[in-house]
Amino acid sequence: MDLYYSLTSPYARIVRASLIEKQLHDRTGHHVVDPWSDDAGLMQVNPATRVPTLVTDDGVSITESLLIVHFLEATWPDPELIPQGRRAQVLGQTGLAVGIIDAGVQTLLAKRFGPEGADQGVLGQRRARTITSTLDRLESQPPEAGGDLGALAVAVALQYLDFRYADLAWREQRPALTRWHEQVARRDSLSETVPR
Ligand SMILES: N[C@@H](CCC(=O)N[C@@H](CS)C(=O)NCC(=O)O)C(=O)O
Repeated sequence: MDLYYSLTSPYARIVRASLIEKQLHDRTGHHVVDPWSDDAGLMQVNPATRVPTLVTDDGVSITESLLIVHFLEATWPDPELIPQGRRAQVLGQTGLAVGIIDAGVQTLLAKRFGPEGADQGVLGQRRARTITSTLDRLESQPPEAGGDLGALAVAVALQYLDFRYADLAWREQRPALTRWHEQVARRDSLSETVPR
């Protein structure tokens, strides 16, 4: 199979970390692309020209990070990214993480492509609040420090904030989340996919 991704996309990073956790990294063809440059190879496999896009061994294109993880989990169940005994918690944490990522990415896009001040309006304020209140929720209930999907997605979300919103200083007032992150960030799946 083949994965199309950029080195900075947090959505793609969730898939890349999942491939490493499942030891599928080496059986995957890696295509680093810039989705914003209308890359011809990416357009061919995904008319929306977005990353991540996974092309299966049968030549089927799967888009949307969590659908790709669903495919990986169903096809290669071991090790489990969504452990049966903690399914609801892990999916709940994954949703919180994607909420932070969506809010961060949309704010960035508003700054880059929107009219002046687009990130400061009502929507911008809602997205900023989403990030802060979700961080506070995670501070009171950090995920388990393993390699499940919830932990990977939360770590990816936090490191995306470090990468794009360093001024936010999310660690201030959040000691439990800070400690949790220090521990989980050491996993190969995360240390090998740090955005750059
Ligand atoms: N919901 C999608 C979001 C994917 C996404 O927005 N990817 C961005 C990069 S972070 C992209 O490819 N943007 C290019 C575009 O929207 O044209 C997912 O979970 O995979």
